Amino acid sequence: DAEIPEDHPRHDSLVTRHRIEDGVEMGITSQQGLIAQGRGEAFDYLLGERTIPSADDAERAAAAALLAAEHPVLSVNGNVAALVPGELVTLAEATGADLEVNLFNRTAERMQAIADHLREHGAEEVKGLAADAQIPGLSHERAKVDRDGIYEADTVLVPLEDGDRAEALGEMDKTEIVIDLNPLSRSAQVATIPVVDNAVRAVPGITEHARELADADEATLREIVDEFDADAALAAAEDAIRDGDLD
Ligand code: PTJ
Repeated sequence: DAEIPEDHPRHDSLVTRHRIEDGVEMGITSQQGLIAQGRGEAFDYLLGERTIPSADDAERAAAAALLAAEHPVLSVNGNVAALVPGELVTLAEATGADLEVNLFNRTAERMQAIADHLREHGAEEVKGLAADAQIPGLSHERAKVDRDGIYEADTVLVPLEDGDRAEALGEMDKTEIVIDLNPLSRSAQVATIPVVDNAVRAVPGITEHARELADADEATLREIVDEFDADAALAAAEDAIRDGDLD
């Protein structure tokens, strides 16, 4: 990161790119993760590389949903493990959520490398390695989850999820929070709470709201979740992309 000058106009985007490259080198991020990152960057550029107001609302609703949940789980893939490992551990602590490694392209090596990486960033317990349950409606490898983790969770945060899996999780009657820069992606479309923002900003953003809402009672939290309008948030993101002033 040191060689990128702070005042470079694409500073944050270049730092993010290096983290994903390092993730691939460390055996955390998949090669497909590089392609996903490129796709995300294009949308982030169109959004002005900022958290738009509707995404900030979504981050507040996400925080409320995690705090109100009986059993919240943060799903971790190879991209977010490289981008925001410490921030995921902090969010889990702030909301009482479990961390579960859950990969689209699952390999034993990458599962282990990500679990180790999260522990190096302060995680105490990392789920996902037991894989003793399956999400219904998906092929075997893609369906694997922990019974006492994602399978039994009432609220799941899935960053950068593949559309099929986002849909299958939604059908399990969970509150599903999806972080995805593409408001047209199937994952964002099927989410209870779509957060159209870069995971690099969204994860700390949700934590900040969780801290503000830490003393709120359950009725207040549920009201924040109920008042959130997913369709309006997706439409606002699409408008921001179409009408945004780019520099
Ligand atoms: O580590 P694995 O095996 O679980 O694989 C993870 C990836 C991301 C490779 C896998 O889930 C995948 O292939 O995802 P897709 O189908 O490429 O979808 C990625 C979505 O995330 C796209 O809509 C991108 O626009 C979006 N995206 C990419 N980077 C970010 C992002 N959204 C938010 N923050 C980002 N940094």
